Amino acid sequence: MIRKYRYGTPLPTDAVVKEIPAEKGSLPYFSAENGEEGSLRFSISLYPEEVIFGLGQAVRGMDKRGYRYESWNSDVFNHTETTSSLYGSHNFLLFFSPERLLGIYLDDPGRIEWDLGYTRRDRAVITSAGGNLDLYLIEEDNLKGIARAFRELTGRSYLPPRWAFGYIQSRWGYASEAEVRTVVREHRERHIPLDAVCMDIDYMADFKNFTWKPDAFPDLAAFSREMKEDHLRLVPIIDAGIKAEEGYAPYDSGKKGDCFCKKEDGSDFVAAVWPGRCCFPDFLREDVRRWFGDLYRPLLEAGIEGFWNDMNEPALFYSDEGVAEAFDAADRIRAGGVDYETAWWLKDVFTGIANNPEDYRRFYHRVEGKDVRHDLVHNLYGAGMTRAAAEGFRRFRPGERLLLFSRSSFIGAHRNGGIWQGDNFSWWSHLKMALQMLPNLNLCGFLFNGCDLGGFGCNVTEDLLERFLELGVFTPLMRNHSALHTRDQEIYRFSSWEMMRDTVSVRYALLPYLYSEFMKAALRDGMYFRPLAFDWPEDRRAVRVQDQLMLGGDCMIAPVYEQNADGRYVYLPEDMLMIRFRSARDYDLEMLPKGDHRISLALGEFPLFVRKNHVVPLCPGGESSETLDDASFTLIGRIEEEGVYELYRDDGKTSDPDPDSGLTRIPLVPDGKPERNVRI
Ligand code: MIG
Repeated sequence: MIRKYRYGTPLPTDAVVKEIPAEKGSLPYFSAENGEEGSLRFSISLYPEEVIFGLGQAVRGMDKRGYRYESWNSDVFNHTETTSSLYGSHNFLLFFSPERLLGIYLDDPGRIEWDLGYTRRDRAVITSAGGNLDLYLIEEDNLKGIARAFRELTGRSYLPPRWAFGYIQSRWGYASEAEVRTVVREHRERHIPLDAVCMDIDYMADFKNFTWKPDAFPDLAAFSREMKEDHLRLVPIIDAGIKAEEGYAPYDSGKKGDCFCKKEDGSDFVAAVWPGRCCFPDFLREDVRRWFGDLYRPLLEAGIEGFWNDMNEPALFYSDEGVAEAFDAADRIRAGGVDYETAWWLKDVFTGIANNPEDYRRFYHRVEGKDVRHDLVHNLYGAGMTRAAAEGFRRFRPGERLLLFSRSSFIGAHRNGGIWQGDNFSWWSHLKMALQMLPNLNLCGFLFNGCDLGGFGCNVTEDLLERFLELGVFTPLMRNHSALHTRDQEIYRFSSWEMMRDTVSVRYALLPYLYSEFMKAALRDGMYFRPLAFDWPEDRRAVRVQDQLMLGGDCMIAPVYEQNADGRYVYLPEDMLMIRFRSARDYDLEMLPKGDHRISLALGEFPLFVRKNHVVPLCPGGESSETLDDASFTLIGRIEEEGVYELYRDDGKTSDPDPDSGLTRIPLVPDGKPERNVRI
């Protein structure tokens, strides 16, 4: 059951697709109070055993209890355990204890603070800065039911094309056809499977969106065709800001259509990003989304089928106003000289010119005929960009799925695209963070996501990249990405490349299964990754597990995320079959009883646990998703009762596939064996 409560005058957010009339009575469970400056505070006392899932993209554990978070989409290169906001705002929580099961969603595009047992361990206090919102309460019999009801409220998750489940190589710095060809050749020659290569900002002319460097990419259409003949896709980046330069077509047409966000005086707001001074499309307007979506067309016509949208929090390096204010501040203290306090303050003034909170109050959007200051709708910006692109793709490629993933997001954007987890570092702690973010992102509808494997910032090491890949084998987006000036991070750069290749080979052997589980989850409003609590709500041990995840129908993963570990502890809520992979063809099987286990997992080994009466199909040998032969496979699993496994397959590109016609029902018969060969 979903109930809606309205506070103030909420602005449209595009998050919810189901019309629900607002309740007249007062809000149960929570007490609501007015706070300072129009803010609104919702408080609830917590049961001792209560866990809190949700918030999608956020630091720390799967259970969010015990810390304070904020919804404020931020470009946070260098985020750590104390960072309160990341790139997306996903204002959904699920409270779960023996006494209570409750979902709450705040449809509010402004700043929200979530004190989830931070100030007091036994209290959660949620503060909406603007106080204009729709609040939804969701109650169902079980956790999966809440997740499903929330998805019905907010709409079906985005479906990527099947090739997007292949391995993707990316790096900030690839600047020419020749460089991309080298990357491809190094993979193909060594039989490292590969489906796509990302093109970062260096492909553009002067970082101008929708252009490409004429010398480095003289014939993008021919190049893209050449890649596709080798079953590869190019995936270019698009940034949010449009360079303010007369004669540059997207700027001129944007100017003509009056498409950019405005300052109070009616002039275009200007701030610098990679191309220098930029204007920012007002993605909240339908006509602006249409204009922006149209700009993707030349790239689509050149054969491009996938994009990543970046810098759409929006990230702002500086504004003229911000720089002027910083100089003023420096002038104010110049005469008096500095002491340590003013020196530190001065330093903060200058580092604070990037993503300056003041800048987000300097510009306006046009919403329903009114000018709305940006900070009140800040968290919608990235979602608006995703929507602009997706709406354009639907116009130019009706009926087709294209790859789209964004850095910034809001609930609602999960219908239009995926996300990546943002600028992580080559840190072991960020490997664990990536793992822990997955189930909460799924809960919020973002099924298609993944982290930068190997880590974006800092220098990776071989063992860390290998362990990242061992997690990445299972994440829908499996992309190795790294920052400019960091150590080369392509698999072939390392002496242990064969081990890494073997790890990627497991991804391809599992691809038909992972695709099937992903599509069933998306089409049935389910979750591809879940906390164990969703499957064993009565098992208090399982409910508290923070580093193992349920995957698809009936599997579980438990990656190694610690340096120099040669194994790890795993808790099994029931008997399971463990597949310990080394490659697509080299693995061992072991039936393990319910309880605690210490599993040895040398570098290059990683487990997949399979529940009884469930099977995992394995088809080794693929080096690209298109050439993978999935007509025959080995079915791994312990079958003790008759049943069926529903394998979902389709053409991998139809935008609205029929959920049932893609199902092949494979009968499961008790045979006392852990594996058998099947042809379909
Ligand atoms: O300010 O395009 O998160 O993936 O490589 C950095 C360059 C801009 C941030 C993205 C990252 C990308 C980088 N971008």
